[in-house]
Amino acid sequence: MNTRLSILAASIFLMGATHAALAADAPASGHPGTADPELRYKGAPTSIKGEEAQEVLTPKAPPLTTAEFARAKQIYFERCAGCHGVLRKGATGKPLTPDVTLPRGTEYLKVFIGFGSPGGMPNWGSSGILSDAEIDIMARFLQHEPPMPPEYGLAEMKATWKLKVPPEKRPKKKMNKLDLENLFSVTLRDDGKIALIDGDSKKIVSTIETGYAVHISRMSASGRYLFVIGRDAKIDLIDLWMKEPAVVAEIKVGMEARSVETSKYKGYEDKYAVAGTYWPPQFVIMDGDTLEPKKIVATRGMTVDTQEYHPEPRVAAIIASHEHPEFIVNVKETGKVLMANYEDINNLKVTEIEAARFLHDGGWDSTHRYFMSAANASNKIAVVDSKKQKLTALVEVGKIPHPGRGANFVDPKFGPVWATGHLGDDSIALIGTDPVKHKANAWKVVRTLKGLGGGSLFLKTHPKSKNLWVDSTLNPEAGISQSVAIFDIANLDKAPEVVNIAELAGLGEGPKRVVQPEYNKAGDEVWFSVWNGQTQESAIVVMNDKTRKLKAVIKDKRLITPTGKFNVYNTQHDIY
Ligand code: DHE
Repeated sequence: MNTRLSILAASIFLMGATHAALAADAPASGHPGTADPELRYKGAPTSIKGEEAQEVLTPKAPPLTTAEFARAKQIYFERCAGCHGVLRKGATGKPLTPDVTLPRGTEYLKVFIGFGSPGGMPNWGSSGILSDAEIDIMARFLQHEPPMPPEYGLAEMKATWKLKVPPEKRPKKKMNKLDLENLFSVTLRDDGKIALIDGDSKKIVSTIETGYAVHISRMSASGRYLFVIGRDAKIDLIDLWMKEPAVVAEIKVGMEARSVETSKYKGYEDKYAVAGTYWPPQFVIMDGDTLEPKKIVATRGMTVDTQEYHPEPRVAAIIASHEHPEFIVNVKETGKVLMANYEDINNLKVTEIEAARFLHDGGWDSTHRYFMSAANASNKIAVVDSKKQKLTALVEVGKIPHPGRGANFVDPKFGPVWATGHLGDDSIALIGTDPVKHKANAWKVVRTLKGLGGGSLFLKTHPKSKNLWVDSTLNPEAGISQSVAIFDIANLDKAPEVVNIAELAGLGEGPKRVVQPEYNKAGDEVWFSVWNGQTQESAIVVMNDKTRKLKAVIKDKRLITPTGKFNVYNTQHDIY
């Protein structure tokens, strides 16, 4: 990882750790509404470099020197863009464009930046993260037109595209003895790597350099290739058949990204790969075998509700249809789901489905026909029928749903359901997903469970399991953010068992949080990351799903800030 990025990555955790330390004994004015975990989650930095963004002076705004402008841009992209958007149009955070900021003026903005707000704006001043001078610069900077980062087209993508091992030079058969179906790809978030861990021995097979602030892994339909994407929009294509699994192609598809997928429709398996970017707002269809960029599609356009133009609609989750040769692309700020048909990418057909604003993550229902997608800041789940290519329902749920891919199981009373936890409250919503045999329950919340507290990011079950495991990663209370709730699917009226996973890891100090359950292929183990500071020891805790007792703890100095874990077989077959 290059120095700048590791400084940046270190500053994320430094910021977090400092913030955690400060927050722990923060003065009374300590941030009223955003705990450190949430600050680090929602405010993760963009990888846009300040110097790349073009400055626009606004005559009515208070003057800034060139050096002050440069500093303000760096602070904004590193700390604010994640919530307010690169162009400050607003996202989970409010719009900060001059029509809003100029009337409020410098003094008001200084107080707001310094002390935050109960609505979730962190207290950048009283938490000690920004100095008074930096806050003054930011308050003046926000009254100017937002600097525009550069666009990123085919030339820029091709300039970063590396075909390290052409397909014809790759092995014709698996050259290692790995049990690939029970291999895990583990995000080492702030180390810019993934770890490949053997599910049986629990040993790290290898770590592989990927993009900065690596985010998620997805599997090819064949189960041979791993697609890993970093927040810096770098994609690594990893061939798991090589003697030592290795990167065979890489490309940077923009300046900020979160999602990657391959084509899964019969006859088109892995023919194409697709990645969506936060900046620029677009997605790109690539050759599935080589990552050669083929077709870039901009997502700028009108919002679903007020039909006003949005200059920065970011691409969130992408899922590959099994019903049509299509990628299903969530566009966050416009609230539209785009079904891009890849049969003829030079005459690309896109079905634009009106859902709800702030689409984020999501996953399939148990039949892999309906895409259940969180429109998180709208407190809704959009149900998209991949067969009829239409919106089936918008389901009102709790505050800020965050399902990851969600969890599918059969509720003893209501039949097949898909579940989501929430960032904004402690509820877990179970939505009926069987419009044939349980018509009355379909596409509505049939049951609400009570989790440990707000701040849940992920939950999971497995077809062979009787349990639903739910994390509360971003809960401000350490005891809760280090524990998970385990519900008995056969008896959902019973309160969940609570297990402090972090305690089982036996780690030292640090802002440890437990994140994301992931099953092994057999469905009898549940893996959790105990996500600590970058310079502290983290671990992976493996629980026995049947007994709900500790089975193993994976510790290794290479396990730096482990977060997402992706079992090859379960990811390839969308089992959750
Ligand atoms: Fe993620 C999935 C966006 C912060 C861990 N994350 C996703 C997806 C999106 C997204 C759009 C769905 C991808 C898909 O299915 O195609 N994540 C974002 C953000 O915008 C956000 C809030 C802040 C940011 O700037 O990145 C964010 N995410 C985080 C984290 O801080 C997490 C907890 C730790 C980390 O590694 O960064 C995190 N996100 C994950 C994981 C998944 C994910 C583990 C995949 C879940 C799955 O089961 O597939």
